[in-house]
Amino acid sequence: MTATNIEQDGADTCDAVVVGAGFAGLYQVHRLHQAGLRVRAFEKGSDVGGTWYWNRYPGARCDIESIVYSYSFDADLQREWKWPQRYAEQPDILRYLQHVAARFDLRRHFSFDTSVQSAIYDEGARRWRVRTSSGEEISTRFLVMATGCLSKPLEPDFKGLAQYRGARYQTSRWPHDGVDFTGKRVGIIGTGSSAIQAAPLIAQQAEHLFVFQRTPQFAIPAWNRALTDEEMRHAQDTYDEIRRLVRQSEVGIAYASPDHGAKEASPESLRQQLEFAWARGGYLMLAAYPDVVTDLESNRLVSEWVKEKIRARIEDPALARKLMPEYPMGAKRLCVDTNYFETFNRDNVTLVDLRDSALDGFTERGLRLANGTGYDLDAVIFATGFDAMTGALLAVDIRGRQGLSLREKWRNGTLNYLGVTVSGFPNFFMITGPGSPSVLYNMVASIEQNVDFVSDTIDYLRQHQFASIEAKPREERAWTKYVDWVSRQTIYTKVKSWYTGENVDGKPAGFMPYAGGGLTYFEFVRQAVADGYRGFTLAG
Ligand code: NA7
Repeated sequence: MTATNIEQDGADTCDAVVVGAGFAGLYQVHRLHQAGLRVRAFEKGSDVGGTWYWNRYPGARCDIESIVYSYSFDADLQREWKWPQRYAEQPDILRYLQHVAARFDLRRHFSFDTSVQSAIYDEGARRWRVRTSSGEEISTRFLVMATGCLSKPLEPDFKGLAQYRGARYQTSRWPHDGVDFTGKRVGIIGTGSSAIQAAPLIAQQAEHLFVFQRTPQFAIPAWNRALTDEEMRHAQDTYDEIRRLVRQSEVGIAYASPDHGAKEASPESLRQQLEFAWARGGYLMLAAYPDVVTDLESNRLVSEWVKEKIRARIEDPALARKLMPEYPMGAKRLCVDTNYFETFNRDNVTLVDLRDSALDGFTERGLRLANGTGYDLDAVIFATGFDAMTGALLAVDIRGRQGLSLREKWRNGTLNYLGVTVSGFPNFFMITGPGSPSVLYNMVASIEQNVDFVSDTIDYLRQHQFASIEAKPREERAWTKYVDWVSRQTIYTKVKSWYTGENVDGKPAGFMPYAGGGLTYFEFVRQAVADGYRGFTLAG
């Protein structure tokens, strides 16, 4: 089928289709439009925001400081925008993304309330044929999936749920006009980042909150607070330096770790450094030493120290024991909290430890455990997580050469090259896909790097009149093997988590992000480009 045929059979033609209107989709559309491409973009939500459009539960906020959890691509944008708090709340992040969309006039490229259902590669035409939920068909040369790493929620699948008569909520699909829990007996299932952010605020409102915990989690205080005008002005004036520090860091935050490991430190200097990291708070704890995620002994030293701090936050020692994590800190995504552990000191909060008795299912009035204990609940909140990294990609029926689907290609694991491309899928790009640092790095900085790579690559193809780019199978296998090997040198593979896909029944297990550090990854990408797109086939 030729491009002309496609036009004749009614499909709209464009140069690039971008899926998603979060941080990634907005910047990608901006870059491609600026380069003169005709772009069509699709978003399931009714407006821009991506994960920040959907995740509106009480307490939702970023876990990387806002000064750096923001775009760096436009000097005026970063000089003018004011973040009200150290860690912005969801409404402020959404307001920021709405501002970006308006400032760069991006909404006109998007069809909202529209999901992409399938994308089929036509080898003869060398174009992707994209079909949407509104029945539209688009023929495009390039396809960019900017669908996010944590955007496909796991649907609650509990025995007897249909008979439950109370209200149900999901943190990742929160009602836009909020929920009033005053006077209600509320249950929250899960103790990941979402529940850890939401529980302290819901506890202040509800008559009683029951927290159903399957795995205790590490959480580090955010020490969140308002940013003063002076702090914000200073950041605006020194953004170049801040971004430089971010780019020099393996995790994408403006902070330099000591040059030695935790286990090499004397007890006194270890204590001082950990007190310092604790006082800064949040995700930084994982960067307190460069080997916290790579050396089990160093990790143990830091984990034990953090556990002491957690213990001190909980009044009842028996309760503290139940809330104590039992895995290396950071192996499951480190949570950043405000009053999470203190919440259990309240009279109206009960921890239900599902390790004592598993959740059996729902009754008409609430929840029941395997040991027969029942909990009558007016409302249940599912904070049970996502089909991370691949869920949103595989929600679209993507088929490359010879009709091979991405789902089939990834049956035994996420084969990819540099986390951005897949062999057999020409001119197909993923922003923060499996195999890229993504969730182990500052997401916004990670997104910007991937979008810049994709945009520069498309420019290169056009300038040199190549029709398509595609990863070579051999390089793809080598990269995927290397990503797996790197993950085995870390603590991340010591526990089941959404990083490994093991939080989803039937999903192939395998650590998905690249754990070798952002700096190292960017250098791999830079070298591949400098070597004339080493590892890729560029077709004329
Ligand atoms: P997470 O981090 O995947 O947390 C999900 C939580 O739900 C976790 O505590 C799970 O326990 C628990 N869970 C999942 N299924 C069940 C069932 N069936 N029964 C009991 N408990 C269950 O998702 P979040 O939304 O909190 O955070 C995701 C990321 O978003 C986060 O890391 C930030 O980066 C932002 P488990 O640990 O599997 O035993």
